[in-house]
Formats: sequence, structure tokens, C-alpha cells
Amino acid sequence: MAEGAVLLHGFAKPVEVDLLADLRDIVEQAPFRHMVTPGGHQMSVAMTNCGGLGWVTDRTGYRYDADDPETGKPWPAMPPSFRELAEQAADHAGFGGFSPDACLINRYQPGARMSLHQDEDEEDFAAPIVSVSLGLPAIFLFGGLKRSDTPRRFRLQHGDIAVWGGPARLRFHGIAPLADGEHALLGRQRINLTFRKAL
Ligand code: MD3
Ligand code: FE
Repeated sequence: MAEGAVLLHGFAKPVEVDLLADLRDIVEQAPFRHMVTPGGHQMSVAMTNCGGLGWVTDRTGYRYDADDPETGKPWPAMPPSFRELAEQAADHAGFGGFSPDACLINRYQPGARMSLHQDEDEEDFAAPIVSVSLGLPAIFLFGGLKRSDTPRRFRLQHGDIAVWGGPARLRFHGIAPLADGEHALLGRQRINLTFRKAL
């Protein structure tokens, strides 16, 4: 896709059933919610987390927190099915030794989008980010290092994994409004898992 960005087409398909079973358990403990940005806008994407740290936003800002602000309890643990897949994908992409401490789980229903942004709330930009796409396909917008750089468009499909490291790590990116459709396993939604080393 670009220097530092590797797309592993269909890499998650062999373990899709395990991922979805573990996702159900996580969402029972830490339900999806629409968080509010520091600017006061409610996000169209619903989010939850698993792992030692979770990404949260509210009126006070963006941060990683060990506890779910809705329940006051720690985020559910990162299941081995999630961790092993992310570590194997990072290895395949040439980023050996990746050890994520956070997994942000995004749920897109038709019309939900994520505007262009950089992921810069992590301590160490040397670690890559691994993203797993499940369910309905989405158009991924891949920009440059400046917000004004015109993004290229890539289609991310069920089972695709992308690894973003090196010079790609701080590129602007987003997701175009999700088109409606029906996925055999997930119905009318797209789920994206992003594995990060937050600390
Ligand atoms: C490129 N999520 O959660 S994943 C996010 O599909 C996020 O839900 C999108 O952007 C989604 O922050 C895109 C692909 C992705 C994730 C992190 C990146 C691409 C990236 C970090 C740097 C460059
Ligand atoms: Fe992002």
C-alpha cells in the first residue's frame, strides 16, 4: 500500500469463528457505546476495548485508561485468539516482537464514518498498529503526513488485516460512510479491531 503499510488479504478468515465468539463475550462485559469527542460531537462509530488499556474520549480529551468509564471496571482481557492473530500478522509484515497492550473495537453501522485523523495517543510510534476488518466492506482513506494530502482509497473486506508501521504510522487515515449491505456472519455492520502498544 505504501512504505510501512502491509495489507494481508484474508489473513483473519481461518480464525473468524473464534474471533466472533470472543467478541461476543467482550461486548457482554463492555458494551459498545458512542463516545463524545473533546469538541462535543458524538461519534457515529460505536466503540469498546479489550486488553490492559482502552482508548477513550470524552469532553476532557483522548486518553488510554485501564478502566471502562461506563462500568468503572477494568476492560475485559485480550483473548488469546485476538493477541495471537495480531502478533502473527505483525510478524508477517516484518514487525517481529509486537506485543499489544490495547485493542480498540470499532463498530460501524450503515452511514457510520471516521474522519481523517492521526493515531498519536500512544507513547511509542516505533510499534506498528495492526487492524482486522470483519463484516461489511469499507472504503479506507489513506492520506499523507499532512491533513491536506489527498487520500488514496482502498477497499477493506472481511478477514483483511492491515499493519501500519514505520513511515506509515503517523499518516492521516479514515473510513468513508459505510454502505448498507448484509454480511453472512455479521449482518448489517462492520467491526474493526485495532491492536496498539499504548505504553
Ligand atoms: C494508518 N480505525 O481506530 S483501521 C482507528 O477501520 C481507526 O476502524 C479505522 O483509524 C477503522 O484509529 C481504520 C486502519 C488503521 C488504523 C490505524 C492506523 C490505519 C492506520 C494508524 C496509522 C496509519
Ligand atoms: Fe486511526
